[in-house]
Amino acid sequence: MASAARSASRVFLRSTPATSSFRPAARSTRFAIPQSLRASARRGYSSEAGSEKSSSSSTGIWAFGIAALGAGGAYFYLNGASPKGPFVPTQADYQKVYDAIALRLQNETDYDDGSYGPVLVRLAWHASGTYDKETGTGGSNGSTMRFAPESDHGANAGLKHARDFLEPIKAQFPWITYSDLWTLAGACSIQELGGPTIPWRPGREDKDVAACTPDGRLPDAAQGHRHIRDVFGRMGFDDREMVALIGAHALGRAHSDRSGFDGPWDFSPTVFSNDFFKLLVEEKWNQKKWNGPTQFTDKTTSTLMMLPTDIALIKDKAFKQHVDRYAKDSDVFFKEFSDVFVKLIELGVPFQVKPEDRFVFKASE
Ligand code: DDH
Repeated sequence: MASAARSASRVFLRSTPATSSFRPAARSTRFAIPQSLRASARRGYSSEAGSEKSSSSSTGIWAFGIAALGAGGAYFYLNGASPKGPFVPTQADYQKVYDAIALRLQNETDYDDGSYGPVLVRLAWHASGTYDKETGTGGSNGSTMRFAPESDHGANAGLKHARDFLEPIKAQFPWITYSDLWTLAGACSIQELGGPTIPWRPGREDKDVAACTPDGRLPDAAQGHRHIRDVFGRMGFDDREMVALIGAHALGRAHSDRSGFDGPWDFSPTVFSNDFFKLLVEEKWNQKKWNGPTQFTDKTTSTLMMLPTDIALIKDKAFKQHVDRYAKDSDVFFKEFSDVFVKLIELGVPFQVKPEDRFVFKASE
């Protein structure tokens, strides 16, 4: 069944006459889909969530925490402990964090195409995509992008917007680590933008500046298929997973003052969809004539863009078969994307919570 968000985007696209099956839209908050439409858009692919069993005890803990604050017990609360022992957040507590991020996404629409969602997804990916399976270094466990030099790595340009967006959430829930918060925000954004359910589990710990990863671990958009396989192979992904992950380029845009590239990949950059793959196979992509890095633009409207690494996905036969599969069947893409994004944000994390106990967050109404 098609998601309401994607139907909404199609209705929107159909309303604009054009010769291609993909139609342009002006860059503005017009890209944004009303929350009421997005809300009913989500589909779950994973089995039921981790348990809510402990939610009543969690309410008790929270009630106690608030009472303690009132009684001058702020020390215990702020330090994640109560006189009865350490504060142990439950699924219900993480759902509160999810809800706060979702609410902030709904309220802060005066940014880019109307949503911080895409840049939050990119933050979760860049925090995780530094993982090296040989040395076990990097990955989302540590949130070392808080510090220079990692925050200044060229690939991370612009991600300060995402980190700053999450600061009030961290202030509201001081017990959550940045590493858990950033990945939870990525999962939340994908769900809130009409994408698949992203089961999530806590357990990441923040590390200090000494754990910053060296520059060069994240992919360089100017390269081709060999580079993609080198970078994602280092993290432990196969061809199918690499293609699925890059399908996140259905969201957001490139910014000339960040990466040097410019423009969105599709006409609804605030809606998670398989349009990136559809456009890759259905459009003709010409090299853009401009005074900037090599990128490609669609023949029909010249308003969209593809990076050299995106075009590598249709030039390489093994990658292309997955592009075709995802272009044809968005349900397959949603399912495989969910699985591989969960794997991405868990690379190198020593979890206590078992995979079968991952939380499935309820998306906003
Ligand atoms: Fe990406 N990405 N990405 N990307 N990405 C950019 C933006 C966004 C590459 C390069 C760029 C993934 C893989 C790759 C998102 C998610 C993901 C930009 C533009 C460049 C350049 C940045 C800017 O100017 O602001 C390259 C190269 C690869 C590769 O793998 C070969 C993956 C795996 C994901 C993911 O989330 C799983 C998102 C979302 C954005 C839009 C950000 C925004 O601000 O909007």
